[in-house]
Amino acid sequence: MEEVIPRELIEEENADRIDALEEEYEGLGRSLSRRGLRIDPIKEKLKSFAVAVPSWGVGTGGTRFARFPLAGEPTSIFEKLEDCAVIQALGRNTPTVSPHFPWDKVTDYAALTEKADSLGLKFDAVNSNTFQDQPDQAHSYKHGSLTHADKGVRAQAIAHNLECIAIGRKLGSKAITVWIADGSNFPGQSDLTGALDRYLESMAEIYAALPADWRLFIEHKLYEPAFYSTVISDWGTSILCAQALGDKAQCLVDLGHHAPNVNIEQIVARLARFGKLGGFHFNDSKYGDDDLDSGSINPHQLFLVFNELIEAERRGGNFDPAYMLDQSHNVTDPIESLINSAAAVAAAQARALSVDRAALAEYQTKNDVLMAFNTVRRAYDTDVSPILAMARYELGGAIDPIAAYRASGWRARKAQTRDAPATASAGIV
Ligand code: RM4
Ligand code: MN
Ligand code: MN
Repeated sequence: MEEVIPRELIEEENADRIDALEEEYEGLGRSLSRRGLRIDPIKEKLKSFAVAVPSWGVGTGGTRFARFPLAGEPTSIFEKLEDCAVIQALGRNTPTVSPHFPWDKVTDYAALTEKADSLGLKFDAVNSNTFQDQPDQAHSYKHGSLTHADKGVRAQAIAHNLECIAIGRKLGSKAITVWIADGSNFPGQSDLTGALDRYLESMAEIYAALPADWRLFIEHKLYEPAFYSTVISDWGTSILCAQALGDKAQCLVDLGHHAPNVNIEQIVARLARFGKLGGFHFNDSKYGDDDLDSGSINPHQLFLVFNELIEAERRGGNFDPAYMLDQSHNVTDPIESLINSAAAVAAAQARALSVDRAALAEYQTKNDVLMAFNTVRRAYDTDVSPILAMARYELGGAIDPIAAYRASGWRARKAQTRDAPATASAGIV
């Protein structure tokens, strides 16, 4: 195994912090037990919780206006994997990487798998890209891809998705996420129904190429880059398409892809109820964006999403969501943001696990509104950080992963050896 962060460094860092952590963990354990909850099962559940890192998230992102590269950031998928390994070494809840093609295209996938193996990483869902033109392409996606009026363009977009599945098979992926930018900027520009018909026809071909144990995730997005209409704009369109395609098609919820103030946790509950909750792209947003760090703006929403996930899991059925991050880091070191974000997602789960479900069910049945609310809010108010830190520590990670990362000097070292990143270009958002 390639050791990206020396074991001794993590141990040294932890040695200074373990006594305080044990005290805090015990204190929290006592407080939870007074509420009838046991801390250890929550910690054990967290130890098996994982969220995938997006390969595109470890490079610095940008806006339509500019990108400010970071010295030492990765410029190839091999380097990106190393940064993902750093995140995993310290945080211990991100053992997989979700790749994006053609951004992560290489000539030798055996070498790529070997690199991932040597770093202790596996690949998660593959993502296709028909929202940008590529140099060697016959057709342009300017006016759409899977829904384009021209059959030739659609065929090219379908072929790209089939290629992504073929690459994913080599990498050990079990799902493909399809997000398309197709839509229109002017009323009248697009035949709203015709575009959806063409989408279903194209997706049926992609669906037909799925290996038996694969899933197809349909990712909706309210708007951007199309600003008048987007073909797959919402969860309603998404679930209708997933139902039309078949059992292996499910919906992917990117938290930043909804109208402001939409009740995302209710959307999650609906999708789960119909066996169509495929997975998540976690991020946060304040306005219409989809790229801020998970839990940085609205941790309460993230908690309420996990509250519904726990309810859905208890109900059973077709429930196996894929958890992935999808963020863009413009002003922070992406490794630090991704460590923090994976922890924020895990914290939301830990809080949701500390809801007293029996009490909640009773208050709901008796219409005791205030106590039902207080039961949920009490869990949200719990500082679960000792549970997260203890889970990380027991898995071999760092009690304080950001401090350990800074102590490692990783980025400064990489700035000496890695190629300089591109400067002028605008970043992908
Ligand atoms: C989109 C969407 C997709 C991601 C691209 C880069 O907004 O979130 O998941 O692949 O951005
Ligand atoms: Mn996304
Ligand atoms: Mn997005």
